[in-house]
Amino acid sequence: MREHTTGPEVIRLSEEVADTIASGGPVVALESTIISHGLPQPRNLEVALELEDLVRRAGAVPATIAVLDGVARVGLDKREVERVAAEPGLRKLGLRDLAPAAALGASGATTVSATSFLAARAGIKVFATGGLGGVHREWAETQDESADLDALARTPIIVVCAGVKSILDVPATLQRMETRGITVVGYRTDEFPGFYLHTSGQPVDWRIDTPAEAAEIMRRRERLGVPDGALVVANPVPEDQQLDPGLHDRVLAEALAAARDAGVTGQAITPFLLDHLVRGTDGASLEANLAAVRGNVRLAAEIAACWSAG
Ligand code: PSU
Ligand code: MN
Repeated sequence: MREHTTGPEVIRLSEEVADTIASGGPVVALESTIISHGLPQPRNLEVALELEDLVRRAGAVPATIAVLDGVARVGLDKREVERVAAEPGLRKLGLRDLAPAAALGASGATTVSATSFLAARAGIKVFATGGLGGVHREWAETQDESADLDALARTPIIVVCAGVKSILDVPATLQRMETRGITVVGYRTDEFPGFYLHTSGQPVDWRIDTPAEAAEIMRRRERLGVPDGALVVANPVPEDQQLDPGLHDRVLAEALAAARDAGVTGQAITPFLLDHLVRGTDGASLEANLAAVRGNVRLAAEIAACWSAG
């Protein structure tokens, strides 16, 4: 591979993140699309800062990732987080969008695919998010499978999530993760979580009960020389904080119908459905989403501590 060591800056680590990585300390990567496109304003800014704070209180350093003025940034200061939360027209950037954004000086929030790539490239081993992207329910017509899956199949990182978004075809997404060699474990559960819901009803092959086990699985994956790929730690939202399953199913059906009627496709479909769920549940889906993300961020910080201790 040709190394571009000279020329324009393409990735910048904050000083704190760079120092912590250099000394082998715990760092947790956080994505920015959930902030810019996944949560309503102005709550999104509050949440972005709260998540960073949760990582710190758990003894790790947060690295929120986004692209600002063409430079991929790993670790943002408060004003930069504000930009991600409030800048009108901020783009949603997957892995394939990083190069055009860099070349054209664009700004954007990074999805799981772009965030996991940038985190791994910076030397970060643990990443927390809400729910992964995956195979959409209309896949047979649209061929819409999130680039998250392809990126995770090739990126050596531990991703803590509450499963995949329930707007997706969950069994098909689990199949694709198996085919692509993504390791999946349930955290203190034998069932794959359902994002807003404690369970998706699908079984998961492996269960772990401690953060140290997650770090150890990744170490063994690397020692074995299993080709680069992610370990997905699926951490369910606590049952008492989940969205009411009946309400979830009803409003999701409405949201899917509304998306079909409005002809929403491509990158816009995930934000459209999430927003529809928030409004259709009077904000209850937002609370469940946040409860899930908070739990994931805390667990990710514990796993990062185990990783750096090893
Ligand atoms: N999880 C959330 N909210 C979100 C997302 C995940 O709780 O908004 C975002 C992530 O950035 C994920 C993206 O990578 O949705 C998937 O979008 P798509 O289906 O277009 O690939
Ligand atoms: Mn898509």
